[in-house]
Amino acid sequence: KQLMDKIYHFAKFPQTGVSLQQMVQFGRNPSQGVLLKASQFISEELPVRLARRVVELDNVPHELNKMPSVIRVKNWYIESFKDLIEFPKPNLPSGLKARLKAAAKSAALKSLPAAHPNPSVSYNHQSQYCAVPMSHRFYTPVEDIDLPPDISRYNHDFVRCLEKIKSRHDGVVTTLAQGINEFKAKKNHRIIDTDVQSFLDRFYMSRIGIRVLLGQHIALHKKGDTDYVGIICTRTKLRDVAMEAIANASFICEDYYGLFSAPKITLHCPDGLEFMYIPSHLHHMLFELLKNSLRATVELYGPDVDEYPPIKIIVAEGQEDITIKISDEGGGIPRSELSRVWTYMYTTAEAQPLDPNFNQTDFKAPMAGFGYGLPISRCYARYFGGDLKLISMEGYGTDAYLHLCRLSDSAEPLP
Ligand code: W6P
Repeated sequence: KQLMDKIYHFAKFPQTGVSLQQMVQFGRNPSQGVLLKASQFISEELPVRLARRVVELDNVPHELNKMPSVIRVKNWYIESFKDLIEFPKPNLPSGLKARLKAAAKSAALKSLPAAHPNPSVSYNHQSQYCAVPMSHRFYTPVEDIDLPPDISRYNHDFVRCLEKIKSRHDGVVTTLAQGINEFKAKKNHRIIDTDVQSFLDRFYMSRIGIRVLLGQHIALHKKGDTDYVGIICTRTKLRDVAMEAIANASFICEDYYGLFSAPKITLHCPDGLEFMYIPSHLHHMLFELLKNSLRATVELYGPDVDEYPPIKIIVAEGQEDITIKISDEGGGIPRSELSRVWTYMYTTAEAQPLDPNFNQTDFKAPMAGFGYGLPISRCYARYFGGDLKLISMEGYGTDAYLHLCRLSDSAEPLP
């Protein structure tokens, strides 16, 4: 197919990373000119990223690429690629073009990106470290420029197109999980396939990057909270997000196990700790870790004890990192099982509780869905230069360490 040739062609181009700092610098009080630049950047960058995923999905090992659900996911990527490259480009008057170029050039000189504090981390999700991202051509602030109405309309229509693309891909994780499950049913699922593993790590990492770009661009077009630049909260209050995650995980635990109250979760967090992050990512990771700790605790002690050993969350604020330790006394994991916890092929979770009165229409949020929570949480952590580690004491409990890179300490000097 001609389209597939085009996709394979686009997939050869390098991807261009955008850092959190760039997005924040760029997205504060975006003018029409800034929004146009952002549209231009995304309309060049996104087809490349999507094309690369199509090629990867086309070439996954072990005939996984023939699974219907994998093909479904691939078709979403193909459709979105097509939407983007067929989207009519705006016809910029030459005067406007020159002004945008000049504005971007002077802004770019003023705001060269700060090197990432952790040089092993790249923003292009492919482990090729770029010292000066190419995105700088586009992803820079420009002075306020009034756009002609047809260009404004282009900006608006382009956002609609991106919204459509974003929602088209909402089901990627569950659909791919189905594919992996079908695959597991055929093969010995105790085997950790490193090819499948690294494919999924890359795939989900890339998906996070794509969705951050999409979400950020869409959010820039909406007026919101002043603490937010797009989807990034410049003053993410760790305590608030953690309390929310505690409430949600506890509720799900009580619902799932039919408990009057879930194990207690204590939170020790420096007062007023704020940092730049995407709150939904933080919530996702904490929620996932807490569910694991709750599950281990409840399953070790059973549903009928008076009191469970509490789960403790300790937050430490360093210069480089904010580290969150979540400790449970749920009996731990044997060391030999620890590496399997990070695999997408592994899950100990029952699909549904073993309840004879179980009714399909009763929705119970699973305590541990497809067993994907941990590897995907680690992708989220690594995406912005952090990491997630587990230390287990078999027979006692587990400590999870969530390291978050403090990307923009306000004291950080920017060149
Ligand atoms: C466990 C297993 C686990 C995984 C992730 C986080 C916490 C825990 N506790 O027993």
